[in-house]
Amino acid sequence: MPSKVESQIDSLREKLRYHSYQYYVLDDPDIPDAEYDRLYQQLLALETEHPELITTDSPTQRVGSTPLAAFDQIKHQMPMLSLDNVFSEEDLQAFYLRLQDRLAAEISSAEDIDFTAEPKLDGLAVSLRYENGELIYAATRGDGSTGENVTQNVRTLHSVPLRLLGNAFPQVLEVRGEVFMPKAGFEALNKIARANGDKEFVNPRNAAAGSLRQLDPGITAKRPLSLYCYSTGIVEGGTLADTQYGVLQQLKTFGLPVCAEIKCVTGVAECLAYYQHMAAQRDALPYDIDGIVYKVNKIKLQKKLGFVARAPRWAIAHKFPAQEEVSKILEVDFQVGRTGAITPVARLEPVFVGGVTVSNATLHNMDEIRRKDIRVGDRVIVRRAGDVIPEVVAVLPGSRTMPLPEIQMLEKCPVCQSAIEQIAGEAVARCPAGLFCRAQRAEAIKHFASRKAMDIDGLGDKLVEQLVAEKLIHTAADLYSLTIETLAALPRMGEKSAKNLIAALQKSKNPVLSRFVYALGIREVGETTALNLANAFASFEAIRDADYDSLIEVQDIGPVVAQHIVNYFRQPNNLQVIQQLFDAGIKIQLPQQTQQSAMASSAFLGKTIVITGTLPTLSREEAKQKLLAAGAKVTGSVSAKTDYLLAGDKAGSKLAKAEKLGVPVIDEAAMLRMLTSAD
Ligand code: 5U1
Repeated sequence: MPSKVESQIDSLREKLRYHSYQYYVLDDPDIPDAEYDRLYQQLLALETEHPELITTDSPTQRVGSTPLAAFDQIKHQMPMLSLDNVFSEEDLQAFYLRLQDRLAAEISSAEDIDFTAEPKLDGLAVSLRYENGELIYAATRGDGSTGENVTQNVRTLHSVPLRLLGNAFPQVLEVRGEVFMPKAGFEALNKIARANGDKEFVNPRNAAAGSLRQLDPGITAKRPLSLYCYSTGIVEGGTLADTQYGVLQQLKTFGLPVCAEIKCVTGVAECLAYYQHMAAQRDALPYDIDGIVYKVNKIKLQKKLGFVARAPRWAIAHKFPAQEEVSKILEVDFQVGRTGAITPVARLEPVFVGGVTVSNATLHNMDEIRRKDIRVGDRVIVRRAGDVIPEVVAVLPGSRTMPLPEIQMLEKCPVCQSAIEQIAGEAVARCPAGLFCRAQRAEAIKHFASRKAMDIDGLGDKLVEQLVAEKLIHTAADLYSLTIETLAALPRMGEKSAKNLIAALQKSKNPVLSRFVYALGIREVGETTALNLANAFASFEAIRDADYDSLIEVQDIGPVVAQHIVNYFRQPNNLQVIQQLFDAGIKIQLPQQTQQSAMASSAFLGKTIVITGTLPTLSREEAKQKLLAAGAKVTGSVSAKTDYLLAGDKAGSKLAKAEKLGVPVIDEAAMLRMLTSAD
């Protein structure tokens, strides 16, 4: 008869195992973390009081032992198999035909073979042995016959049960699976390594392998490792399901983690559909996979098929194109992006990676080059994942046989020769000549023309790209030299659109100061910053000539933005484009002018106005903006304090009320007249 304390301990352990399974295996916690911690602390307290009741399968005993001097060897009672690979549809088809051949006596040729289709995780294969539900040991695959005893390390993985759930498991159960590091954990681990100045792991697989083969389980415990089980080894004292899929479902019920993406498929076509589906998902999955494993689903057929050498005939790995390969850096060039970012690019010996031949890979920025210590002549690991730009991940360890010079950043933009700007604390160097630099022209002009900048109606992104590609414009100033004839000759551009665009360009020539400053596309100078600058300096010349000290005095402008502004106006090329804009007829309306002309002499200055009904040409919002600019207050309801009711069609109750109160009613034409006659 167990004592009260023993029962309490048993009950707490059972609860903790269950909740740990919900959390780490099913990813579906059903109690808050704080509640789990409370149960854990209760168990810990009881075990501290009664150390004689501590068992190795207790949830408190995951990280127990002291560091090992070396790993012991464990002989696998049943060998750990490897898989044959196929890399193409044809090879898969050939595999399928071989199966049909060998199974001719079991299934008719008209019958398609059932498989499980499983993601092939990029990690480290392990075998876990459970006896009477308790984890006895965990071993790496090693050479397939003998592996290393990594029990102390595997015990630290929260998704690995130290004791199986329920009691329906076989007496002896060996499960095989893959230990891996989820992508998010890998990123977090490398972030810490970067912060500590430690060496980073090249990829999640290396990180998983390095973490599992730590002699100090305390280190492994801090690494975000996971496990997915995919098959069994020795099974004694109990039976399992008669299909691969059924076995995996059973493992789940024992509390073992199994990948949720595993599916049953029939015939080659469904195998391929699954492969394509997972290939498309690959980058979005939370873990790295390097292919799909198809396994004949019926265990009876698996037994019939047997093995060749160390691989089963009933399974095959259909590999994705490798995402990492080795190449050599032949040269480093610098590219100017559409926003001026200068990116070092490695020119490589061509290499087939991620399904394409790659001869250029990004090196990101100079900080990355220094951190990875990359030099021209190095043999490097190149990665191309999905549609992401290929990148140089690391120098191949031990491959540099002679000293090589460091890569240096350029001083001048390779496209426009403007001095390259590198703000302290920012990793990316930039060419600040937005409107002048050929590489940035189209982006800069799109921004210049955009609604919140110069608001050039009819000048969309496509048209800007077309005008730049046809070399009809080189800078924003060239927009103002375009003619109706030139524009009308463009594909998909009629005479009417051309005329409208010329009119819109004409209309844009009198921007208010803040819009003009925003339109220049100075780095990190958005609408609000531009408005603050306009309010603080009141003239374009004053902004242009402002020094760093006066700029950081302006509301919301910090050191980085101030430096961007100073650098921008230091560039002769930028000043040249601005001059060209003025020469083209741009005339900035200064804040005082705008407000004074619109307000001081306005018939609406200080008046309260209500707008109602549908106006003939303006939207109510447009009318409101005009009235606000003229110094009016626009309110929603008519009262004795209302000075005017601006009424359009279908004015309704507000009109009736205004008439009743004797509030003067004006229409849109009268409002526009009053606005213009005041100037
Ligand atoms: N998903 C999965 N990965 N994987 C790897 N299944 C699977 N099966 C394997 C291996 C080495 O071997 C089987 C033959 C058990």
